[in-house]
Amino acid sequence: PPLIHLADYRPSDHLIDRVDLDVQLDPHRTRITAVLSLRPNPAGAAGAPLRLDGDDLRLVALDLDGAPPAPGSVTAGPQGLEIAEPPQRPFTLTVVTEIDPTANTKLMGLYRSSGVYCTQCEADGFRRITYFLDRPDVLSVYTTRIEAERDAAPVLLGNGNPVESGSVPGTDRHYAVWHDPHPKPAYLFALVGGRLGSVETTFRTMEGRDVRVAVLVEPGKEERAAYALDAVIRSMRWDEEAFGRPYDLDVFNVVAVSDFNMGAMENKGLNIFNDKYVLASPETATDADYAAIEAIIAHEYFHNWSGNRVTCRDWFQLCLKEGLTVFRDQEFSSDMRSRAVHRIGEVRALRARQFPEDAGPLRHPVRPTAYAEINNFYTATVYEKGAEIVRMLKTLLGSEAFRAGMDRYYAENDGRAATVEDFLAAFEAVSGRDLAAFAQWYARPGTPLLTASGRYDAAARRYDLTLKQSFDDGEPLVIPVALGLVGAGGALDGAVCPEVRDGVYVLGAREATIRFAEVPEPPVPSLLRGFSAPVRLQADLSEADHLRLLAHDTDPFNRWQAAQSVAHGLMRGGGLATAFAEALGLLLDREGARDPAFAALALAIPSEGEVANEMRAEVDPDAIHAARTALRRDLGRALRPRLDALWDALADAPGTPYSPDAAAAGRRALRNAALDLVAAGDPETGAVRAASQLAAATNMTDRLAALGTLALIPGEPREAALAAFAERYASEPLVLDKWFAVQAMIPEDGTLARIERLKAHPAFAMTNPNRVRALIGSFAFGNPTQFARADGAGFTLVADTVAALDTTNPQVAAKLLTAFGSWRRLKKSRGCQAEEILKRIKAIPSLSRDVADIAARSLA
Ligand code: HT7
Ligand code: ZN
Repeated sequence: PPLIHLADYRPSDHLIDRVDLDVQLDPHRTRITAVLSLRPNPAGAAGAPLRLDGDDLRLVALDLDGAPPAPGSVTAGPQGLEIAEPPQRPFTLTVVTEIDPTANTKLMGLYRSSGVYCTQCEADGFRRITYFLDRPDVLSVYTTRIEAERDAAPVLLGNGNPVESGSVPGTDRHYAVWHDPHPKPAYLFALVGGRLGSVETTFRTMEGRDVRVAVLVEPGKEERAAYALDAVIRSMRWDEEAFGRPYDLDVFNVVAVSDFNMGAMENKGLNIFNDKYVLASPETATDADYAAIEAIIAHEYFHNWSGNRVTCRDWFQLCLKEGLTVFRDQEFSSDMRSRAVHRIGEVRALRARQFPEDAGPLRHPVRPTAYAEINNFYTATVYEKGAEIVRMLKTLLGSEAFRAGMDRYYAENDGRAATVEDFLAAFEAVSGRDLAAFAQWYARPGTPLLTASGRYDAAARRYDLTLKQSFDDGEPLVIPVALGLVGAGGALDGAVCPEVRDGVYVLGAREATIRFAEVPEPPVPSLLRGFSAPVRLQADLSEADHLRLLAHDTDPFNRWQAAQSVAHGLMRGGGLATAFAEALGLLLDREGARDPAFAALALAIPSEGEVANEMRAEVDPDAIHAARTALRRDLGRALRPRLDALWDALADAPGTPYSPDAAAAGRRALRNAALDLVAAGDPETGAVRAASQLAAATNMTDRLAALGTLALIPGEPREAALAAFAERYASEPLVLDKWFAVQAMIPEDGTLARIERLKAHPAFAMTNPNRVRALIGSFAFGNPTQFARADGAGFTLVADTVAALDTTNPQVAAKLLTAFGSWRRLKKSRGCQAEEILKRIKAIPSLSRDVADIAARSLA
């Protein structure tokens, strides 16, 4: 597919100041009348033709300034409309198009989800509704009139504020008019029409304005929207307190739909969500679901400033809104929950998803310089590594200058389509710092390696620490390394190093040695505290050094990291886990009661994916699985008495109501981690205990944890539990997704046949992205041994799904195909099979651009 290059950016030749839409909703023949107030862009090329984007459109009528255009002056087709010689002054174009929302399986543009009309316009879906300058630097003020049959769509929602509504005389139809005073790019347009129930409240902003806030869901599920509504209110308050950003409309609506390509969408004043990230009750949602709802509600809400008020000049700047908004939602969640526990979760996600992406053929800079299909760049690199860059900026500048820089960024770019340069310029202006070298983080793909080695001079009480970065051949990066020294009994606070400020050393050279004075004993360095930079760290530390950090480091992230490092070492070398088990035991004794969420994370040894990431040699999923199973078994046996005690002690007293708060969730996490390790050491007892937990559970967290434990133990109890679970939740699609996922991740040969059976289950549907992700996605991304089976059948299963989905929903198909992204790291025989599969996909005739792009880049 042809590439679009950042270097080719040119401002639009035309601007659209106002858009007046009239949308006549109909299941198959929705008619859109768009009145576009156009004018030549002074910054564009004078006399240029007007080329409007279109995708799968049927043009019904067109007029220019109230008259039909001269014959031959307009070319229009499903994919675009061109006026060769448009007026050189402001003019009005009225375009009528017709589309079929029911036939829209791509879920881009206007479509129907379980009967509800909804839209998804990012990145380029608006052109599937009407012809438009569908690019983020064309900002317009929208007024939208929506009309529909009242019975089919009693609720009609648009962007901005409601201005008028009523019946259409003599018909069974009604209408609503919405006006959004804030100029916005077309990708933020949205409308909704359908039968929906709601929960609502009022929020008073810091400026004293009242905002009506509502969360709308399938009727009958209103109770399950209460947590999301509360999360909206907390997000509104937090953005005022943390960043001084108030909300700017009279209403804020969040709508949940069941067919959605991603998590949610930040349309101005009308966020549309995958219902998975709205609906929650103790019976149907886990603690992780509640946390994800809180985070995604916050994320989309925060976009109102970082994305909507200040938007992106072009799609190469995607990280400008996504990286920044992920950083903002991470900070919000850290303030709502335990900061240390949350940071560990962020880093695990980064390493699990972004590191492999950055090490494989799909790697790209946080700000890419070329793309064939922009929808393939909503990646972990743009989002999560983009957030890490913002975090590093804050570490480098300090909290105060960071906040001042954010204020300046908003002040200077409000109402504009901005670039990464605009963002950095704001921080340079407030801090007086030159951020040119730092800006390289946006431009250079790959994960730098940071190596550290130390030398202690007992006589001089000095410690010399050498830090080295190895990356590509370019200039060194600016890497903030948060660090400290730890002695046999705890932090060596008296050690001094003038180059370390506020606990951070900024490595700007390829190599540097820093000297600590007043070091009374041989220290162990605690490096990259809080994971202060997205790098791989290699330090010359022994198991004993790691165990010292695990016991004594003041930085909780590095205490957790120390446990991970020991576990990695044991899985790599196959050594005895005695000392590790002892250290974990002490940690449980000390911290099991005080910080159960942290203790649970310490007990969770690295996943198979995390182990694969750490390997320098080629990846053998079976060997990794075996090593991990053995370590879990050993730890389960060695820690058994403590695990038993925890499982007993952490059980809720009968009648305790469920609360999703972090403290209660932490206790459940530790209890379930204990159950899991007991089962790893003694499957027989584990199965009995898991079955009893399943029977007694009063919430989905405990029930699903027990089912997950049982799923790893072959036998009749497992099958009975799975069958009972399916029966109990037969009418709960989101819960059955969990049931699909648990089974898809069973690391056994029989899983393939199981998946084939599940594909025929009445609850499964290839047309629903959540179902596909639950069954096939969980298999591809969460079952490394079966996905990379020796007979190639795992790869084939996923490839067949990609091929089938390509014709109906290319975006979801392309995402699934990225599961093959790490094929070159696999051991040879498996890697060759994956390569063949990718070639087979690439050769499919009339493949979508989405899938063709992933296949081509994966093979390059
Ligand atoms: N900005 C949104 C990203 C997005 C998207 C969402 C739903 C469906 C298709 C989409 N394409 C791009 C969501 C976000 O990151 O906030
Ligand atoms: Zn986002």
